[in-house]
Amino acid sequence: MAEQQNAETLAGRRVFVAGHRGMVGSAIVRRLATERCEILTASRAEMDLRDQSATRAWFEAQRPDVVLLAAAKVGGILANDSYPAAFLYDNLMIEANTIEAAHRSNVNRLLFLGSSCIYPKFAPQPIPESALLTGPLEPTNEWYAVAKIAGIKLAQAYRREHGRDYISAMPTNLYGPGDNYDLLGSHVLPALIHKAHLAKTEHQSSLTLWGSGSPRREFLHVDDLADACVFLLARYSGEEHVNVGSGVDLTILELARLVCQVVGFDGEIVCDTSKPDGTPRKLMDSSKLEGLGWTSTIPLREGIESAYGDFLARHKAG
Ligand code: GFB
Repeated sequence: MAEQQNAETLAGRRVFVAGHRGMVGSAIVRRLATERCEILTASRAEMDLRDQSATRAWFEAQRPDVVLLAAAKVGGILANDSYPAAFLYDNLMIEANTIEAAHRSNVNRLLFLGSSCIYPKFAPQPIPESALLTGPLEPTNEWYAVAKIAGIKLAQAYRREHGRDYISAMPTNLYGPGDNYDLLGSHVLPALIHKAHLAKTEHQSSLTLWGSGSPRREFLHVDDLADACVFLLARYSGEEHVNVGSGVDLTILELARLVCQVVGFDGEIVCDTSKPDGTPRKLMDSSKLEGLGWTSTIPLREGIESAYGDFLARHKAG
C-alpha cells in the first residue's frame, strides 16, 4: 500500500545515516543536507554495528527518529567469492543489530538498503520485485545475497509484529564519488576506471577485462540512489521492497569501451575468461518506483565522467 505523505517527513527529525563513510551513506548525507533535518552519524570507533551492545547503547543515547541503513560489507564479484564468511556474518550482524536497536529505542521509520543480487541468477528480465525467492541465487554472491534477503525480511517482520514503518529499497549496481577503486576488491565500473587510467598513463597496449565481457549490468549513480531513498521515505510505506534502477543496461564490454572513451585510452580490450562472469543479466524492473513518481536523472556517460574526476582527485591525494 503506497502511503502519501508530504515532503516535510524529515524536516526537524533526527535522521541517522548508518554507514556514512561509505559511497552510499556519504551520498545520502549530501542529499539530506537540503532536507532541514538533523543528520546523525557514528564512526565505527563510536559504534561498531556488528556489536549488539554497542549498537543498543548508541541508539538509547542518541534516540534518532529515522534510520537509513546504508552500512554494509560490500565488494565486487571476486571479493564476494573470496570472503563468504565476512560477507554473510558482517552483513547479518549489521542488519539484525541495527533494526532491533532501532525498534527498542522506538524508531518508527527505517529504510533498509539491499542489492539487486537478492534475485535468482536466472530471474526474468527486467526483474520485478516479485522475483524474490523464486529460484537459486548466483553462486559468486549468494552469501551477500542471503544476508540482504534477511535484511528485507527483518524489515517486513518488524512491520508485521511490531507495527513499525520499516521499508526496503533494492538498488542496482551503483557507482559514484567515494567508490572503492581497488583493482581486486572493487566492482566493475570503478575497476575499469582505474585500469583504463593505468593503461593510458603507463602507455599499455591493452586493458584486461574479467570474464567474457558479455554479462549485462545496469548502473545507477549513487546520487540518484540517495535521492530515491529520500523520495521513498517521503512517499512509500509498504511491506514489499522497491527496486531502484536506471532502466538501462549494457554489456561489460560496452561499458569498458565507454569508460575507455571517457578516460582517453584507445588500446585493445582483452577478456580474461579464467575470471567469473557472475550472473548473465541483472536489469531491474523499476516501474513500481516510477509509478510513485521517481526516475533517475544522471546519464551513464555523464556519471562516469564525474566518477573519473573523483578517481583522479583521490589518486592524486594518494
Ligand atoms: O561489478 P562486479 O564485480 O559484480 O562485476 P556483479 C560485474 C561484471 O563485470 C562481472 C566483470 O561479469 C565481472 O566478471 N568484470 C570485468 C569485472 N572486469 C572486471 C574488473 O576488473 N573488476 C570487476 N569487479 N568485475 C556484484 C556482487 O555482482 O554486484 C555483489 O558480487 C553486489 O554482491 C554487486 O550485489 C551489486 O555485478 O557480478
